[in-house]
Amino acid sequence: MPLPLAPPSSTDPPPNQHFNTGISPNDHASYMRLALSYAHESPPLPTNFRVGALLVDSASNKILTSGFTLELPGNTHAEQCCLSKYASEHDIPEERVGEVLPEGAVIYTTVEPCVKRLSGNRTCVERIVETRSKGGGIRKVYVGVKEPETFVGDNQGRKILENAGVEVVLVGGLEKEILRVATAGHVASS
Ligand code: HJL
Ligand code: ZN
Repeated sequence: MPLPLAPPSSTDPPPNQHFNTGISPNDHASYMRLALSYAHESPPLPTNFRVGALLVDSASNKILTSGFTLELPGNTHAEQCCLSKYASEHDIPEERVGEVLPEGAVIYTTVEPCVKRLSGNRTCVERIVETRSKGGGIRKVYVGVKEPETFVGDNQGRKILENAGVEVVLVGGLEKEILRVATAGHVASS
């Protein structure tokens, strides 16, 4: 299957599940670029960032799900959408998604997972850590940029993830584009 550099248009089927993109297993920049293409699908708003994410099985080099900010109904984050969609596919609640994730499960996200939300909703760091409650779960998170301080100040989630055994890897090179897309709906400060 050719590499889908852009997410499918709205007339296409929903983003493929369990597809092999042709991206080499260690080509993290290409996975991040693909995650960024999903961020473009998110509506530009002043109240959050437009983030794209992928849940990937690093062992089989397959994409399990994709997600972007506000993809699912409600105030949903990109990483949350990935986990929630994968859980739905397995007919279990998102809280139990860790039980059905393959051993090599990793997340690519254009902006680092949130550790505080202005809405008070459960954070993506909590959701990721929860996948590890029975062993296994998400082992690695590849991050395109640190979260800008716009909404909640300095994001200290990395330590929480690492303490839970989740490696956090910064994938450089796309920062400018990721931030441009993430903040497209924000009012420009002069
Ligand atoms: C990440 C997302 C997303 C954010 N971060 N990693 N993925 N929207 O999909 C983080 C930002 C929160 C604000 C507002 N954004 O989203 O800190 O309304 O969006 O709960 O704190 O909180 P709500
Ligand atoms: Zn989040």
